Amino acid sequence: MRIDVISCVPELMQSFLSHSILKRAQDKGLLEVNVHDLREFGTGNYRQIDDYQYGGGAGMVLKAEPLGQMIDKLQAVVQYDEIIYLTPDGKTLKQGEANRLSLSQNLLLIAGHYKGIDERIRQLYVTSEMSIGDYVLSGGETAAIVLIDALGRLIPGVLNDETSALTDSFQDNLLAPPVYTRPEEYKGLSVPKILLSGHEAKIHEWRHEEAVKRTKDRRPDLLDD
Ligand code: 6GU
Repeated sequence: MRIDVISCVPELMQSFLSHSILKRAQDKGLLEVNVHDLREFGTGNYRQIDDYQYGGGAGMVLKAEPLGQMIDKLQAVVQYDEIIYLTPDGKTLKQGEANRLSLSQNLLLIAGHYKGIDERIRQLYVTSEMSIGDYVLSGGETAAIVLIDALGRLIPGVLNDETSALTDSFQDNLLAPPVYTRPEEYKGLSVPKILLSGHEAKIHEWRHEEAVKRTKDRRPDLLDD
């Protein structure tokens, strides 16, 4: 999968991309992430990329021309499955959507800043708009990283069998059951006996029951879907 990101603070993303699972995915050639600096298409001596909003009001808006030019340049060489604008007024990202997007070949992400981007870019170029939750971030880069992480780990071959994405919390609309490692007893609390039994089927059943219990208790909304 190839993911291009348009950002006005590309440095924000580099550290995350060069570590952890995302690094491994890129090293294995399963994922390519290119972050493009919007300022490359800024106008004037100061490479301006934002401006005051028409009608007045606090906060700057990312200008249409630099964004349009950068998207045109990228589209000249890449055919994108989707052009996604990361914004708090987008559709909230859920695991199902991440699963679907992980099958894409090429994605273009636009990380907004300030008051957002000129509406005409949304009308002319953007094919979907995505939020990562009901709170406001200072920029779209952190949201882009969240999306890339969620997608990257779903690409076949990125995770090994033990950490398979299929066993994740949320993959079947259930939260994960409790997990334990050594020692068997810690500060008076013991590991549930069933986990030490070696009885695979019973352990599987126990984990499922715990997952359902935990979901009912903490996220009953997930069971409605
Ligand atoms: Cl995608 N961007 C910003 N700026 N804030 C957010 C968000 C995105 N998703 C939730 N809050």
